[in-house]
Amino acid sequence: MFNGLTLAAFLQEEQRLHGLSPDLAGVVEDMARAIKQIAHHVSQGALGDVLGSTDAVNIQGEVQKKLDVEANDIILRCHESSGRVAAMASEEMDSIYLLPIGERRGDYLLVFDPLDGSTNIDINLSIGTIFSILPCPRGVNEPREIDFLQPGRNQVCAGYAIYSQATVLVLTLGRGVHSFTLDRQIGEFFLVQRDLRIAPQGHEYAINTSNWRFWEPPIRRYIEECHAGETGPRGKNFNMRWMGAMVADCHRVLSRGGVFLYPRDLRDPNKPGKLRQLYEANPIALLTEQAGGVASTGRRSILDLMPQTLHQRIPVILGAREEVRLIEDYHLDPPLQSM
Ligand code: AFP
Repeated sequence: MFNGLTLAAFLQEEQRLHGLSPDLAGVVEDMARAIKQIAHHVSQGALGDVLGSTDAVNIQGEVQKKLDVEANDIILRCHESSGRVAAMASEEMDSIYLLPIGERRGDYLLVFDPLDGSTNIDINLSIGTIFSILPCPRGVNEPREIDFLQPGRNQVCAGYAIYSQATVLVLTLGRGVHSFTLDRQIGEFFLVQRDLRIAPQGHEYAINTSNWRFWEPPIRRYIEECHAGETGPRGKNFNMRWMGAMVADCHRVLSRGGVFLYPRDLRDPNKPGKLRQLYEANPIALLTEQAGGVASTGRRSILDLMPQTLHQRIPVILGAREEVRLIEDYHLDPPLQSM
């Protein structure tokens, strides 16, 4: 058996040393419980009747997979009676989820993408769960959508689980980024790495290049220069990887560096990006900053942006500090702006 701290012991240590609120620790433990259940379903694959699609379409206009719906339900059930959250919101629900009548409302709002990378489900590739915990505004007993519209800097905790060879939980409580691996046999998460750091320079990038024709000039310039490798202006070779699940691509960035981009897309002015701010961009942006990286839209820090709606989409460029700063500089370049 791995001889490290369990997640529960880590959270107790955070309470003792840093005054972490017991209720917030409880929300994280409830989330870990949900993740273990989702991991079990994921590991069943075709044997578990969780592959394939439902007949439903979510607010994003995407056909819901069975596992999207199952994972969403699991997370709701694991939190709704805890007395620690006041309301929840998710990629899979049109509007916010109020707790059943009679349940005690807690101090936190939970926002999540229950199953990130849905197109990977049926082909047995990496998928994940992303979550963000916000404070419920003081005096609010019956939260409304407007109470969720807080900038990412307000997050008191953010994290994700990746369901891959191992189930790994990566989280921040605002004091660094820590990684836990699930021991499936005994059902416990163990701390395997404290204080993940993203190296300031990188030579690996992740972007869906099939969208090239919709990108703005600064992004085309950056990617062209990566392609040019050591014979180009950057003077070094780059490597490209694309998993098609933000969790998996960003887990690689947090684990071995580089940048992840889902930039502004000129296809549809109503969708200035693909990724959703509250339950995809914000939590991964907080983890990135806590690991010493930068998370930007290309023009502004993601964590400073005030969301306008629950399912708002924004451009996302995050990872190695110097790479993201360079891409931000390209966004300020007047000749590129006029192209
Ligand atoms: P889902 O959460 O709906 O599965 O979306 C996955 C995702 O938003 C994100 O995880 C990926 O980075 C991105 O889509 C992949 O999109 P492409 O279709 O462009 O590969």
